[in-house]
Amino acid sequence: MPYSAHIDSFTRDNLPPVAEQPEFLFELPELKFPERLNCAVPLLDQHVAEGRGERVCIQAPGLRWTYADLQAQANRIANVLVKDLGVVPGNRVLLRAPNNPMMAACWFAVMKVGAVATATMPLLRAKELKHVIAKAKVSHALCDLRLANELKLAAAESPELKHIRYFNDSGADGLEAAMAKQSAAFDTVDTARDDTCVLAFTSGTTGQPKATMHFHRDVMASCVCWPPYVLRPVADDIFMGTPPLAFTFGLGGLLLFPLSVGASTVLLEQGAPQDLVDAVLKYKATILFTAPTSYRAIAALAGPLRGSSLKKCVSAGEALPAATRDLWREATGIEMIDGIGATELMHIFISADEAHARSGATGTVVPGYAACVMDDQGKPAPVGEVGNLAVKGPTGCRYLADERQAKYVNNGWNYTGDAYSMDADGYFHFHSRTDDMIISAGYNIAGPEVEDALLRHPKVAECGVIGAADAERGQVVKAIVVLRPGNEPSPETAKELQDYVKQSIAPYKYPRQVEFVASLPRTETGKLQRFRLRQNNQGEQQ
Ligand code: 3UK
Repeated sequence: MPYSAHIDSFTRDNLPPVAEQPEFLFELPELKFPERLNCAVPLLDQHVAEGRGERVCIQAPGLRWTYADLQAQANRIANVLVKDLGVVPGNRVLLRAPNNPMMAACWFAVMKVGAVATATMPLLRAKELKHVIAKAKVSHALCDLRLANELKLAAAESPELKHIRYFNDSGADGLEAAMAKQSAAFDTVDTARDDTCVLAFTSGTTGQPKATMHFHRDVMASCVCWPPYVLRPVADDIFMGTPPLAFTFGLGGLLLFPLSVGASTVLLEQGAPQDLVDAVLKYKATILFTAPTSYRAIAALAGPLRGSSLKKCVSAGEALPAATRDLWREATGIEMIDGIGATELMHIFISADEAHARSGATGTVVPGYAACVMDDQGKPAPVGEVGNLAVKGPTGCRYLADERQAKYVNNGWNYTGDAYSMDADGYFHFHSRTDDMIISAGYNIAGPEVEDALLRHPKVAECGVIGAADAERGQVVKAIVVLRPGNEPSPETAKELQDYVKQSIAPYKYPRQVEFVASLPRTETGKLQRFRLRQNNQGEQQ
């Protein structure tokens, strides 16, 4: 039996069969991890042990924690988990909070005790939380008091969830009161590099959410591939952004990556455009992480960011339209760093830094990973041809007891479900999600290309392009458009947009139908919910 620190073997018992797991690559020297590894050691304990304890680690409104502060908080919580709540290595601990310092301290506490962090999106309702608890067999939860209601409802119907502590709570039963009785010292559990430490639920748009399993070594792999080769952060960087810590995009960008280089992070509970601009200026942030739509919304307010502390802007979560890249560069002078990542792969695997960015391309494969566009037979597609994106590297898909494993992983490759092409320079170009490709009168049309064309029209704030059922053509291209303030929906505006698209891309791709709406349905991670656009056929058609 290989070494494991887990006493509760649930995650190990529910790994996908070896034959269904992807191939893992560990060629880079920095990926040769020791057999025993707890990611809290390199990310947190080591900074303190090596004399960096007094450096700033986390800031938030009214709060500033050094590395030593975060370690002391995490240690106290670890002691509460073990001594008061009986957590043993391998147990799943649900975490639920907006992005704030206590959420980060709880995450590290879970790592330190050798348990499995199961972070949940703040907006999840009781029904969804119940599914997470049942699927992951969650025994313990640490939750921000302000998000208690839905968890209480879920807990009432979840017999396996036995212990909950609320934080950011001044009451006698709160986590802080329990922490005050505990020591600020804790011996981090010596986990195996392949002990699961994160159960990340996918932000999938359809079907029951899947839980992806990540080991301590996966957490560290995400820190040694994309960040040093593409983002290249330094210890003086100040990270900031909007993705929730429950989303691996946010976990990496706002917690793991800054700590991996001894830098600091600013955790904000609110990510509205003006709040974010103000916060960048107030905290002198140097690196920003958010989704393409958020950059688009901030661009109009972003003037003050030109020449400010802000140097690097990372976009992920969905395709970055070239129109948005241009808009952001015009507003701030900053060339964005686009990157495609996935919950199944932990973080970004194709990207380009600001010097190598090319409009309309996501970038090249990140060192440590291999990527290939495959045809429908699973063979590499010729250069320039659209096919299915396949990836492998040090991280990869392991769904917890889920038959969809066989769909994501094939022949050792992770299939992300994206239609991509690769050009002669090795740049990967996103076309659409494979399920979202529009087929109209025999033509394959990628909605995002039509969206990019529409986004360049001055009257368009946001848009989504889908295939609408059509008796004659199978599907027709349909644009759902949010106009910028001051523009009224009208048949004339629809015509104007249609003509505009016809002039900028192949005319057969123009939207035969245009619908105006006040807002578009999005997930908490900034993704357009195209399936909802396809379902809703209300609104005024022009
Ligand atoms: C899409 C992109 C084009 C793509 C994520 C960075 O988004 C993340 O994870 P999810 O599991 O979704 C994965 C899917 O989202 N996507 C993400 N980024 C891009 N498409 N260009 C992009 N830059 O369909 C992918 O398959 O929610 C992103 C880091 C960690 C993540 N978990």
